[in-house]
Amino acid sequence: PHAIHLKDYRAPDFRVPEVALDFFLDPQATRVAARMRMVRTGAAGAPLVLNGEALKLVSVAIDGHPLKPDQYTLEPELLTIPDVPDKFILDVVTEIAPADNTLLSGLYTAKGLFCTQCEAEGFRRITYFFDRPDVLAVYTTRIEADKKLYPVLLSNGNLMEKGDLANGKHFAVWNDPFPKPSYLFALVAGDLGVLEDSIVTMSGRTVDLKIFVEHGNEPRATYAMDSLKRAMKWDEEAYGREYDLDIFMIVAVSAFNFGAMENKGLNIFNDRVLLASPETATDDDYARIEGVVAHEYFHNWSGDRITCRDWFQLSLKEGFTVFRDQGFSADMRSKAVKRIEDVRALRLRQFQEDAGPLAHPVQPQSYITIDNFYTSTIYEKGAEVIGMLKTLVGDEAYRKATDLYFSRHDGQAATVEDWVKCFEDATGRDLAQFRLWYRQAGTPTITASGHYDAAKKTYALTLAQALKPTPGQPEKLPMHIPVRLGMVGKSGRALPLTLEGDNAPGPEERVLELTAPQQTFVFTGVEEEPLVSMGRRFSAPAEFRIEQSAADRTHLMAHDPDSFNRWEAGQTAARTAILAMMKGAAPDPLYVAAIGPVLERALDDMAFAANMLSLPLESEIAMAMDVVDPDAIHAARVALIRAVAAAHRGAFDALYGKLSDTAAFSPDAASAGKRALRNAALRFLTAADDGAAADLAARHYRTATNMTDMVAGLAALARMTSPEADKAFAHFHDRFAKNALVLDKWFGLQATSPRADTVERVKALMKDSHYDLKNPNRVRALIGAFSGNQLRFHAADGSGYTLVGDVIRQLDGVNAMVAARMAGAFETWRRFDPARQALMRAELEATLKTPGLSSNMFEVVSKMLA
Ligand code: BAL
Ligand code: ZN
Repeated sequence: PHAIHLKDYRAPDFRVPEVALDFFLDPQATRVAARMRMVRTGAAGAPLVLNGEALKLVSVAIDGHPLKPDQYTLEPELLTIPDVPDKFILDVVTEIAPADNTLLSGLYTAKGLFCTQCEAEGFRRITYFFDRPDVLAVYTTRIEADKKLYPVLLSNGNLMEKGDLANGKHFAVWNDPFPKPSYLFALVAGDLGVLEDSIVTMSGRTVDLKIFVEHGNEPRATYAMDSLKRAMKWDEEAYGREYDLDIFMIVAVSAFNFGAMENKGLNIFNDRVLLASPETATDDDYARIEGVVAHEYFHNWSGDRITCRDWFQLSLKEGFTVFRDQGFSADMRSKAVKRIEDVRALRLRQFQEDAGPLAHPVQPQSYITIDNFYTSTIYEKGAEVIGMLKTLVGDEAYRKATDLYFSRHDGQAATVEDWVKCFEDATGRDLAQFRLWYRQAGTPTITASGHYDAAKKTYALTLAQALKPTPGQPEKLPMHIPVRLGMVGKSGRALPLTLEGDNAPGPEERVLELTAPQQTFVFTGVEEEPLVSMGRRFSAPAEFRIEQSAADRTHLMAHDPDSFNRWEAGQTAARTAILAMMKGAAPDPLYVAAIGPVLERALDDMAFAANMLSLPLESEIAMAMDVVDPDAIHAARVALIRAVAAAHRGAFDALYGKLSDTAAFSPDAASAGKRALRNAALRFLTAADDGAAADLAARHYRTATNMTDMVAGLAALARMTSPEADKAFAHFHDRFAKNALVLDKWFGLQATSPRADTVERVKALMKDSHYDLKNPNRVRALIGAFSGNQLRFHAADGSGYTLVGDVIRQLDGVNAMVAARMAGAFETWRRFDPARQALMRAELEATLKTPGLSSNMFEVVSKMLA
């Protein structure tokens, strides 16, 4: 396998204004007749070189004249025609076997349904084409199939024609008037039910909305439909973006590599992020559905109308679209809680990526397989970079810049540079240094130190930034970092931030711009020694460090006017306490006591309180250690939970009781917050993991009227060795045996259990008839969940490593994309003790030696071992 570099980008030699595709669907032998109008734009005489993969070429013709085999060359992944005119019609007929396509890239079948996934390079598995995002064509798609088996025939754009044919067949013709790259092509055929609705856009056009699901699942699509309508309206208001076609369709499928896909006018969804009912979906599922439906819809502008010039620009559409969906969810729910959740996810995945062998910039410089770059860095850090731009230029200028971007680049395949330039042109700011956020990998550390001069009433705050080397980037330059700041007095009041030279008292919060390796900011008129509240609302994807005592942290936990930083202070206090306990300290009495006021105020904002009560996860604590000790982390964390539980038993009891009403289920944020808080209380009330805890957890499970509460009860039981646990898991299995998505929860809860027999149980579950290596959701539910179980995946005997190693090697031959992603479980291997390192290295080396290894897997494993 060889690497592709950004510096080698070359514009294509041809334009393809139009593509007409004719599909004759058959699971084993689908015939695809493609007609493409080609216009030379590059060097005279350059050959026509098209991508293709796993295709049987049936025929190829230019301007109606069939080519003989000596007029072209066929390599495993390329079709080259040396002599072509400057303008011509190319006809290519290929044959493919969708039923054998376990990679789920290109055209494949799943549960009797034909569907496609073309991002990033799946279209080349359908026909020979310029399978690159900078070749934009208008597509007309004709689909012919058996009418009984496949009554629904869908593709991008508008339906132009449909009708019956001989032999029980029928056809449909779709046309998408918006030029698009091949990765946005989509086709679906099957026997599906549909949920229909419509919306009137800001200019008064009616758009039909259709969500296609398996028959019987229509009621489970209503929340997705509601989310879609809210997302469409929000994009009009927040970004001035109106939907452009007359119809918008979503299809849910059960086997899918991604969460969902933004194909123009025909989004295809993993049913996991589309189907919901109170009996089958948790509040987290509802929130995820709302977020993903919005994300894919928002791509219509940030992705489809303006796409990427090449895959090095992937964050141009993904980072921006994540930022947009985060803004939407924050507006639909609680801004503070959404921010906490997003930051938590970023730290868990992206900070880990940045600190390890797979670290790469938001704009990578090279890749072997682009499928490996749908990463947290491209997505979530990319979104953070946009959030920083917004912080630096302000809300109004941000909107001006995005308006400019949408108007200047509509219909184009753009670059990250185009995007930044719009911000410069719209605001007049010089963003030269800011561009480093796209180029430099790694998480900067910002260390603050302060000096209070009581006589002069000044406070000098020195901020220093540092960025460690990452693979391929030994030297780093200082970044342009927005640091949002407040100061809190000992009394708990917010202090004004007046900088030396200001001629009026300053605001209670401001954004400092750190551009040098070290800068000192002097505040005047500071009436008392302040506590600094730094990086409010996580103003940069950085690690903010400031020397503060446990008392300072618990003070901020109670008094910081910024709720995000109240949570942050609580997390830092808990993490510090747990790290100290690992060295023999007792649970920090200040932290334990600080939970008292949290409980007293819990009903004011229940979702927020639930987050305040959620201790840092084991893997978050691991990030703070030089050598990770999974057993000690687990033991200390459990001990802190037990100490908090013991100190506040009465308050937890009272809270749990108060929240135990029987109101009808509603998925709204306030109701979800209430359930989250009650379930947080349950965690502490069952902390002892003894018989009484099992009884309470079992009662919680039995009396649950929705999936959120059932899962909370089961999660508590999953920690315990108790007949109650076995009974509840058996009951859950039997009740939901026919519902794959719910069974995934059953797999996952067992895989994440801290019980000593978890490895054995996961092995047994792999023999369950519902487990299926060919279905990414099943594999992720069991093996993905297990590899996130820090305690048991990192079992000292290596049994967890062998289990996951065996699965990824086997899966590599079935679905290399999913397998390579799962190999990320070993990403942190160098951060453990020598014995565990040796065991993990052995798994990685065995993987690298596997015959027929995919280039996906080769890339991630070789980088991890480098
Ligand atoms: N474009 C791949 C799936 C997504 O990010 O929406
Ligand atoms: Zn996306």
